[in-house]
Amino acid sequence: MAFELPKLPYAYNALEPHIDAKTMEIHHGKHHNAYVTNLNNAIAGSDTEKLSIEDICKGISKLAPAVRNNGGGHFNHSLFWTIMKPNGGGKPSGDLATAIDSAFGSFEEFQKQFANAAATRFGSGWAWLVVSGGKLVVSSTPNQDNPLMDVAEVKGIPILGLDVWEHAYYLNYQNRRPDYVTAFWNVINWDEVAARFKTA
Ligand code: MN3
Repeated sequence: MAFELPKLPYAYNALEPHIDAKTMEIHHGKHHNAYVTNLNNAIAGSDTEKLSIEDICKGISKLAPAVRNNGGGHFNHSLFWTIMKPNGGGKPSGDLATAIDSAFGSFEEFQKQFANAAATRFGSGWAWLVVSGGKLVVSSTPNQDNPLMDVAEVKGIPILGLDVWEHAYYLNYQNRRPDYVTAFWNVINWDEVAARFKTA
């Protein structure tokens, strides 16, 4: 069963003005679509075809670079679309809010650490909020790596991720990555992040 590009759960323009429609259209329809196509091509006819995308990531050190890049790309973007929504933002509540306070001291301190991870990831990559060893941590990965991968510096289950590749923001923000990171807080779907936290 080949992997498929998931449908975006909202319209391309739904995250404006924080993330513009053209960026979303190219990001989902071209970039993510290419990761799916290239992943399917890279695993065609091999045993890897029988694995879930999560299991592919967990054993990535034994697989080809094309699977790492495109499998990571497919997992990361599939998560990314769901943890955003129109009229999102605000703060988490319930168990997730409690866990963030207990891990970072406050929501604001978590935001500071996450924004710093996003800003200081050199070149292309992702910033993450990860359930790692039973607690919440902030990390970042290069390229299309993610915390599920056995090669990741911080291993665990990602519940929030921010794409800091230039293709994710350059049309609207050019070189101003910090402005894009600031805008991201307005589109986070905390209900989805909380649901992922619950099952992590
Ligand atoms: Mn991307």
